Amino acid sequence: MTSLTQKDKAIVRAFWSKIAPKSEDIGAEALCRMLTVYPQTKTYFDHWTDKTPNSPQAKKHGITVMGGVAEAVSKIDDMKGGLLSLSELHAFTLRVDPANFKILSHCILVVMAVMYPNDFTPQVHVAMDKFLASVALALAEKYR
Ligand code: HNI
Repeated sequence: MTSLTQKDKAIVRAFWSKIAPKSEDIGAEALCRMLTVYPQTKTYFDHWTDKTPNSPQAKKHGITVMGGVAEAVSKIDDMKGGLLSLSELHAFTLRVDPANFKILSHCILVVMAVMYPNDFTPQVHVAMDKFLASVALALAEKYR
C-alpha cells in the first residue's frame, strides 16, 4: 500500500476539519450502509437488541467508530502506535476479521463523497482513501 505523503496528510487534516462538525452523522450513515450492504457484518453485533441498520444502537456505534477515526487523524504521523490499544481490542477481545475494516472504510468514504460532493475532489478522494487504508492497516497491527 502506498503510504501517506506530507501532502496527503495536509489534505486529510484540511478535509477533516471541514467535515468534523458532521462526523457523527457520517459515522451513523456509514454504519447503516455497512449493515445494509454487507449484512455479514451483523454477526459482531449479536448483543444488540436491535440490529436493523437504522437502530439507535447502530447510530450510536457509528458515532463511536468516528471517535476512533478522529483519533487516527490526530495521530496521523504514528497511527500504528496511536491505535495500538484499539487494535488489541478488535483483535483479542472483539475478534473482528480485519477484512471488515476495509468494508467499513469503504462505507465511510462513500458517505463522505455523498455528503460533500463539491469538496470531494479526486485529490481529496485519493488522500482519504489512503488514510482510511492506513487506519485499517493500523487496526490490523495486533493480529500478527
Ligand atoms: Ni470497532 C468498538 C473503532 C471497525 C466492531 N470500535 C469500537 C470502539 C471504537 C471502534 C473506538 C469503542 C472502543 C471502546 O469501547 O473502547 N472500529 C473502530 C474503527 C474502525 C472499526 C476506527 C474502522 C474504521 N469495528 C469495526 C468493524 C467492526 C467493528 C469493521 C465489525 C464489523 N467495534 C466493533 C465492535 C465493538 C467495537 C463489535 C464493540 C461494540 C459494542 O457494542 O460493544
